Amino acid sequence: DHRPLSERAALNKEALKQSFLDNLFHTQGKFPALASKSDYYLALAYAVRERLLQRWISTAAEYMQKGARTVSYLSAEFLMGPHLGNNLINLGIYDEAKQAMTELGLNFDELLAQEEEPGLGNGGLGRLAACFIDSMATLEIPSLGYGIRYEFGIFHQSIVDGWQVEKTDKWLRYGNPWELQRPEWAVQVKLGGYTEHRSEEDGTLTVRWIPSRLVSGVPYDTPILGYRNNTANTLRLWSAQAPESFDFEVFNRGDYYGAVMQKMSSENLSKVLYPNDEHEGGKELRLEQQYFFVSCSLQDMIRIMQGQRLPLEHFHEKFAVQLNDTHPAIAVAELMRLLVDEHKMPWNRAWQVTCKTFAYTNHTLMPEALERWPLPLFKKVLPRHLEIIFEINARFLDEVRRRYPGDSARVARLSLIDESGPRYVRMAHLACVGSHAINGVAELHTELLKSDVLRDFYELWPNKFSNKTNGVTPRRWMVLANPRLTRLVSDSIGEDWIKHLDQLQKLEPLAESADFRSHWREIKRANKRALAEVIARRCNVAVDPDSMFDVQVKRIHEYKRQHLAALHIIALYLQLKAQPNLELAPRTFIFGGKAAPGYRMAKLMIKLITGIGDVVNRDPMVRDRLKVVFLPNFSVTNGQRIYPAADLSEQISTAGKEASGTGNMKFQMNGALTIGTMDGANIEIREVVGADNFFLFGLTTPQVYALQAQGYRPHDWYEQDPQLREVIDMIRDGYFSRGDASLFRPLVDSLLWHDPYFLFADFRSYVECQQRVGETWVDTERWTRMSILNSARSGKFSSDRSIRDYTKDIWHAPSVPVELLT
Ligand code: 26V
Repeated sequence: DHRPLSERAALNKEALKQSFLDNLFHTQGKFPALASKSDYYLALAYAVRERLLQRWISTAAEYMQKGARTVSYLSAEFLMGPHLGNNLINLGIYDEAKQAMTELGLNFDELLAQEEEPGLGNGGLGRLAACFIDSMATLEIPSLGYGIRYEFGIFHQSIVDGWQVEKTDKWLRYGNPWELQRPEWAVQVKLGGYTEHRSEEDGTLTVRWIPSRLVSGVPYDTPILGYRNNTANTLRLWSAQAPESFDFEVFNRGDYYGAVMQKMSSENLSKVLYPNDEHEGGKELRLEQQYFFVSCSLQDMIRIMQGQRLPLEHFHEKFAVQLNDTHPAIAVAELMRLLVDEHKMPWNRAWQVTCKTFAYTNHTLMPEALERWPLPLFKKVLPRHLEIIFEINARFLDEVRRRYPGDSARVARLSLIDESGPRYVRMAHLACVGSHAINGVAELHTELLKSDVLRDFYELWPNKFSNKTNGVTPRRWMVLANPRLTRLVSDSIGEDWIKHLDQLQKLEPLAESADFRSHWREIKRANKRALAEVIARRCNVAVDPDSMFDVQVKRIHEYKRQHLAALHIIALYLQLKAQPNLELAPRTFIFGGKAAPGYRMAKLMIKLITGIGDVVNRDPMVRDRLKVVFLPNFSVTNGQRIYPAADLSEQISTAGKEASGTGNMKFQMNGALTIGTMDGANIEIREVVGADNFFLFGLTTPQVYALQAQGYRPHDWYEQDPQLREVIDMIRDGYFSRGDASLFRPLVDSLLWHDPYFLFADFRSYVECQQRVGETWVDTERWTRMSILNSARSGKFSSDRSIRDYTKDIWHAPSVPVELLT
């Protein structure tokens, strides 16, 4: 054990208590009689922060001295979830902190619950970024997460009369103890205006960008601890501020109020997170946000290099920059601009550096989600970048023409500019051209990228492509979220699994021990009881912890098919009405997830689920055999209570639509069985757990394509399946909308006449599969065995494995263990 820099940072319980009380007084300005729960939380958070700083400083010193190669993870979203519990675990002082608070007469869990989670992401993509920086710190890989410090994160969802209602997420209201503002590293970002091209007297051509606006980016740093090591990496989020200096022209015109307005408008840049799965093409502010954080981050990397006296020709040796989807893809043009325009590097040299620097991860196959910016908008915001993109495109298309003489159709398909109608900049193409590596996030997804979405790029550069299946961090999703299971597992196989999740395999033989199975069940039961209390409080519905918890939590989207689950519930309900004495193992259907505020169909899906709950939960004939709840405001915090309490994990997207899914992995680790389609990472989950331990249903991707091609007529499927017909008619006729036969009309009509996600084609297979689930559930011992095996075989889905894959094939960033400074 190492001696701390100061006694202030000692890790024992008594020192923690003292530091907590000191902070309550000196930081919060309160004494116990006056302090609120939030004051107590903040006092503990500051006490923990003091204990992080030594690691943070030691890590910075180590990296500086070693000149370490660094991974820059560029992401418009980091869905971190609460820090306090996670930091206590990674520091190895969770139990000490709990004990300290208890001895001071405080309720530790209540105190942890005070933290407002930084919800700076929409869903899977943002949470993946959070898991990845956790794993990089645990693997001691030098890394910087770069993103935006949104003042308002993902909206808060409540349910009123069965409808989603959004409220702003004021996460910074009581201050954020985990961040440090670094005003000394602020940078300036230009926007708008025009360019000037001049030939200098020495014959060189120079380009000047005369912007119409300047915004300054101020970094806020949050330490990211590795699990029980000395590494503390950094999450650096940029906040937009107006630079006072730029207002002088307006001031000189005496337009004081105009100047203040301009100041306010630049600060809007980091005001709010966009709900990314809303098809709102052409939002100027979103393009500005993307450019803002990308420019800040690249300028910051250049500053770091200059601080270490490294020439910019070596940029790609110092930094491996990963583009988390196309949101930061403008980085390709921005690095070119910085190197060529501002640092006078010749184009060809700069282009080599740029291509060796970037790697691009694609996260979706949905065509409407591929980012494109209308040319006029792009030119207005980033006039110089448009010129650079034209130049990159000209050189790239020359190469394409040399490779495929006469193939002008291919040239048009590959171009960075879509010219089939009104012109657009294609951000995925920019990312592909400017990166040396391109990856998908699950095996199927990568194959579909190669054969479909990015086919022409694959034919051009097959060696750039690889798969990197997603993963999730077992520190947050098992150790923190499921302490009971963690203890049982560690008591059985030791603690190594927390860093080497493959070791969970050692649980496999224990699936045959009746004693172990009984412990396993007790834990699930306790987790379910805890979730049942939350449900009682938030939904005012009493659910039975002995019923099967059948859970679907994820963003609400037609392709994820929450409404397919709804159709099944109605089918079960009808069965109970028809045969009141039917033997049916009690089930609790739990839904959670946010709908994009402008996505009407998704909001209607929520209303349908809550409408079904209103009918089913109250019907005495059901005799509590079915319960349906919609848990409001699904978030990282709520997820931590939900995954450990689930028996069945619903992963029922149309085959070929869900790039990977990561919730599926969180469920599996915590011992839920999956009912799922051959989509995303479900396929790999099934592969590792074995077909016998996975409930598979539905069309495969090729079958979906074939059905599509032959002409899918959902109304025919409706007519040919009496059970489906009865279910749909009931919704249509207003049974779940208090007789209002118009409410669900858009949803019913969409299914009957379009059904773009093939619910009707998969309905029969889903219902039959759910029947098998029910039969398996009643064999308690068998179900428990399967549950243990699911968890025991989840090692592949640790984000540590994902990060090892990335660094082995793409980043080549060696570990740098940190020596603690004393
Ligand atoms: C989807 C859609 C659907 C159509 C409407 C517009 C729109 C906009 C964005 C998106 C998703 C964007 C990227 C994304 O979040 N992908 C998710 O990434 C996760 C991490 O790799 C992965 O597990 C999810 O399957 C994938 O949807």
